[in-house]
Order: sequence, then C-alpha cells, then structure tokens
Amino acid sequence: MDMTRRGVALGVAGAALAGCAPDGATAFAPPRDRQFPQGFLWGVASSSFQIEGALDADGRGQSIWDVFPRDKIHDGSDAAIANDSYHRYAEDVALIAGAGMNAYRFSIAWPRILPSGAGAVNEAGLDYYSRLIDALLARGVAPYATLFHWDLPLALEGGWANRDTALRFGDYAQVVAERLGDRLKHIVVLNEAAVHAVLGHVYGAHAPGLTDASLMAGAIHHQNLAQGLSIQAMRSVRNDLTIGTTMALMPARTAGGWLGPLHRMAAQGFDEVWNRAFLDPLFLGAYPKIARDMVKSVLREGDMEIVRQPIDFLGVNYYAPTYMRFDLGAPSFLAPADPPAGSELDAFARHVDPSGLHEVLARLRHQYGNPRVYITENGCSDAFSDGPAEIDDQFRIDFLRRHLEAVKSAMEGGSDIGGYFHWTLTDNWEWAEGYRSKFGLVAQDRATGVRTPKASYAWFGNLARTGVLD
Ligand code: GCO
Repeated sequence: MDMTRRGVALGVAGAALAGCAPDGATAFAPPRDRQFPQGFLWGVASSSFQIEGALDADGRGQSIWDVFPRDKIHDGSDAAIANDSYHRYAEDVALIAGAGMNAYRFSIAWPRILPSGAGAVNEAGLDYYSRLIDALLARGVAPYATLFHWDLPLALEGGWANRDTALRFGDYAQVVAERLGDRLKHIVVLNEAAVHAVLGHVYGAHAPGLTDASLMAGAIHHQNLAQGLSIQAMRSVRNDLTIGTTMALMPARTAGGWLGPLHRMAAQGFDEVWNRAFLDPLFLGAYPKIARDMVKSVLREGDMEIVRQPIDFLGVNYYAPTYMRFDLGAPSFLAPADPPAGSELDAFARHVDPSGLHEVLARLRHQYGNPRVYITENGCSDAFSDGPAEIDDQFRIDFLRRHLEAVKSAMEGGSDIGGYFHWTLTDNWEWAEGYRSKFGLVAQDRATGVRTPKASYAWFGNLARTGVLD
C-alpha cells in the first residue's frame, strides 16, 4: 500500500464509532462559463527540500529529512541535488514567468534561516530567499512562501512532540516577516500538518520516521499552536502581510457493502483526525471529539485562543478522496479501503475524482464560513518510472481541465476562490517515492539538470494568460 498519500488507518480513533459521515461522490454541475476572473492567481507550487539541493551550502543546518534513511525511499535516492534550484532558481523563475503565471508558491527552509532551529540567524540563507523573491518580483510574479513544508531543523530536540518547537516556530516566522516582509507579502504558514503528523509520526513513512501513535497528540496540537503563535508574531511586526495556511483536505468515503454503517463511522473517525483536527481549531476554536480526546494530554489553558487566528486565506491541497472501512483486526477498527471497482486511478492508485475537490470547497463554504481559498496544490504524477518523463502528457492536461472545472463550478456556487497553484513546476524529489514519481509541467534530465517543458506547460501557460479553460 502506498503510504505517502493514500488514506491511512489511524491507530487513534477508538472513539470514532458514532454518527454518520458523507458517503460517495456527488456530481457537480459543469461550469456555466469557462472564463476565470481577472486577477485570478495562476501559479505552481514547490517545496524547499524537494527542489533546492545544496544541503550543505552557505551554513544551512540539517533537517529531519537529511537523515531520513535512504532504504525507506523507493528508488534509494536522496535530495542532495534534486533540481539544484538553490543555484538554478533563475531558470525556475524564467519558466514560471515565461508561461505567463503571476504567482509562485515555494517554501522557505527553516534550517537555512536558523540552522539550529533557534538562535543565530544565518544571513546567507536569508539572502538566497531574498534573491529568489527579487527575481520573481522583477518578472511580475507574486511570491507565496510556505514557512514549513516538513524540513524541520534536526537540532530541535523532540520535534513536534516538544511544545518548545511551537515557540521556536513563532520566532522563526517573526524573523522571516522582519527580514523579508518588505517584499514578501504572502505567507503560507504550514503545509499539510496532517500528512506530516500521521506519515511522519505514526507510520514512519516520512521524516522523522517515527512509529508511535502516542506522538499524534503533540504532532497535531503543537503544529496548530505553532501556526497561531507565528501568525501573532508576524502580525506584531508587520500589518501588510496576507497570511494563510495550507491543508491536505480529503473527503473520507467508504467502500460500501453490507457493513456500510460501520464503514461510514470509520470514515467519520478518519475525517475528524485528518481534516477537522486542523479545520475546526482554526475556524471554530475547538477540536472535534476524537481529536480533543487525543490532544488533551498536551493541551494547555489558553491554547485554543492562540490557535484560532483570523487568516486571510486557506490553502487547499487536493489530490484524491480517501476510502475507509471498518475492520475488526485494524487499530481502532479503522483501515484504508480501495476505491470502488472500476474507478479511474492515478499513478498512486488513488481515485481520480474532481468531484472530491468540489465537495471539499462546498464544505468550506457551508461549514467554515466560506473563507477565501487558494488551491495551493493539485496535480498528478506520470506513471512511476526510473526512466524519462512523459513529455506528451495529455493525461495531465485532462486531469487539470477536469479539476479546474470543479473549481469554477464551486466558484459559481459561491465559493471565494482566488487562485490555483499546480503541483508542480519541474519533476522533483517526491519524498518516499524518490524521483520515480513525476508531477511536473516540466521534465528534468537528472544527469544535466536541463529542464524540458511538457505539453501541459504550454496548456497551463495558455490558461494563465487568457484565464479561459479550453
Ligand atoms: C504533499 C506535498 C508535496 C508533494 C505533492 C505530491 O502534499 O505531499 O505538499 O510535497 O510532493 O503533494 O504528492
């Protein structure tokens, strides 16, 4: 089973067996017109560890991903060079601007700014992002910087299990706001805290590679707390920042069958921990029941006021729905299920289902006060291969078109959606999948680093320039 993206069974939802969860895909109305509004953001997203390389350059400290065992990476690779974007960022910017995109979501590596996670600021690390930001602005591309895309400084003892990490994150965010905020106006605080918490701490499939379900409490709550503290810290030094955060939102569905009601309860348990453990504290100021029971050991008085910060936008990362089933033999009776027979599958064997994106967007509208939303990631991989990329990637164009129809339809239904960032610009190092998974609009020759646009690059560029979904 692919543990990087598939719905995973959580050993955490013993109390999940109550209530009902939404079940199954719901069709959405096709968009009435195919013109996106003026000013809509069209961009690509990336993350520091997946593209930068240059792990030893200019005083960068180690991150938890630097020491993640290579035998847990499917192709045994590492990210020592990746896209070498640390040195070749000007090529990335030229590709982005050359396609007519007006925004770029990248992430800042915390260990480049604060090599020990706290304390002394590394000027050379700041300079790199300063150069990148200047290069983007010079080409009319708005920088959107994620503060934490999983490359936690290794020096922070205990990682997210330790409450102190949340405080240090607040300090780091303040440094970024103070030192880059004159030109960097858009901040994405966290990337997919759920993925980091579950795959990194329960399944060990991602760094820090731990397999201890009791760590979920800290991994969830201390990331939420860090988010709140960092927003407060950044607002205390600048009042002109647009601040949001990004979540991996997945509709939780069931496999059906005669155990249907029990399966639906399993799906609800998953939903509470994966989606609502992050949405509810931020927008509603409280954890849902199962997540609350889980985090109570680390929750302190006053925390929820810090966690519930007004944000300017929510970033939605969407790839696929998840399927869950009740299983007496599984931890807390919760196990992943396969998508229904006959479902169209992506390279990760996940259900290709734009209706799931529409469902997520409708949920935000109905249950969370219709926040301003940017789609901060969406995309699909070429078929897994250690060979070259698929340059004539018609399947990707088709995937994008259908998911953007879901976005436009949600907008016509009243969702406040301001932009779409495709994951990703250039094929890069896909965590536990290594280089065999390729999500880019642009291919990269790994031996030379030379970038070659795929067919989808031209298609997306046309969309970015015209705003018309052909
Ligand atoms: C994630 C990360 C990205 C991935 C992308 C494709 O969501 O896992 O944000 O780093 O590379 O999602 O799986």
